[in-house]
Amino acid sequence: MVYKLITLVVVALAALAVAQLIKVYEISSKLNNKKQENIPDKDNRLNGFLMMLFMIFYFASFIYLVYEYGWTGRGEAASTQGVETDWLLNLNLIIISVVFFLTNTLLFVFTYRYIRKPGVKAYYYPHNNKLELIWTMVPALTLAVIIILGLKTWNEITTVAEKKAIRIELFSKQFDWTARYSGENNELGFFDYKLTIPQNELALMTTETIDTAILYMEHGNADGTILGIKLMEKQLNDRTLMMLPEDREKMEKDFDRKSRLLRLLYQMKYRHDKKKDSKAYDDFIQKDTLHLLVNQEYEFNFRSKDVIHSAYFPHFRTQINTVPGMTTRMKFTPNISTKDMRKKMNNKDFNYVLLCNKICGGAHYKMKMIVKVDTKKEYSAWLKSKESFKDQFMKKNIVPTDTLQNIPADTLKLVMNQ
Ligand SMILES: [Cu+2]
Repeated sequence: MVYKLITLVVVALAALAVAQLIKVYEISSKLNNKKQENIPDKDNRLNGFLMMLFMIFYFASFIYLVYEYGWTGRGEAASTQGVETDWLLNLNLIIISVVFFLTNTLLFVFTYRYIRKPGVKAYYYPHNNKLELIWTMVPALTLAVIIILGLKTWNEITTVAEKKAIRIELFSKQFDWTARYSGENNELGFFDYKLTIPQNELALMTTETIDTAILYMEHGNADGTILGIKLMEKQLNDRTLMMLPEDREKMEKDFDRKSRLLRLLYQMKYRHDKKKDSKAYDDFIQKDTLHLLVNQEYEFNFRSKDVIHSAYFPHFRTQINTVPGMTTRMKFTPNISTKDMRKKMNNKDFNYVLLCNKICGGAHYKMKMIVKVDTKKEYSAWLKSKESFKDQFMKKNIVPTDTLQNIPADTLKLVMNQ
């Protein structure tokens, strides 16, 4: 802190000193009867020379960086779409490099070549239609090529994948990723945010999850962290109960919100088509590590629970925003297994990753999921260890015992389902 303050003071004082020196120089020039615009030829030549020196240093550092960190610094692409994206990025880099060297050479060489010389007057050349046309059309055409090629690739990556592609949903929230695989039928089950409860984090929609959500809304949970509206209603109407005005106001608000949600949940229950349940039953949920099968096409559907995140797979060269309230989509085919990549890189600890590439809050920096590209054998071994959403939910779906007596028997039967 003290160091920072001292540095700031030193910088401020230095700026002040420079300003004073300039003032002294100006006054002394006035005394010597020198005009500001009369710059000696010696100074002009020195500045021209320094410009050339700067250009050489500038180009040399560019070439050094490319030499030191590789042409792009990205390493090998590990998906078929990534190879195409790299081709596009390389094309862009070539165009940019050519323009970079050309324009900067012109800029610095001209300032060196055309320094002011005594007795030489600048050539007056105000306009040339042909030149105007060239430097309008060439960039416009180049940009058109880049944009058309980019759009083509973008559309290929974001359109619906073919039937044989495996569907996975990636659910983002502050600050982690959860994957939901579409299971045997390769169809992702429906979801609705109103069904979010601790046992159903992804808010999947089935007959059981709707019933449980209603139960929670009405009766709360066992440890009292979720307060049911039945109990709230009782407390709000109890005149003998002492409650602070602000607590009462808070509870009334919560009661209103929950009643509204409950009404919507009942609507959902009556409209729900049981046939849709099977889509969600066989889905299965995976945290921490995303397992993919090598040379298999994948379609990823992205959701966000809270704020905008960005799903970034650097090695597969894909990135897309995850937006609350909508589903975004993207696909790719990983074509190098983790095993092979480790061999190639000579690094036995290497792992592909999925990162969040949008500053989404305090712990954004650790919002990451390991991606493992498996061989067929590894993949089927892992698949065997997975439990379907139905089995998992039924196991976790324990009705809070201390609220049992408040729950009507028919509702209880629906939820327990055993
Ligand atoms: Cu994030």
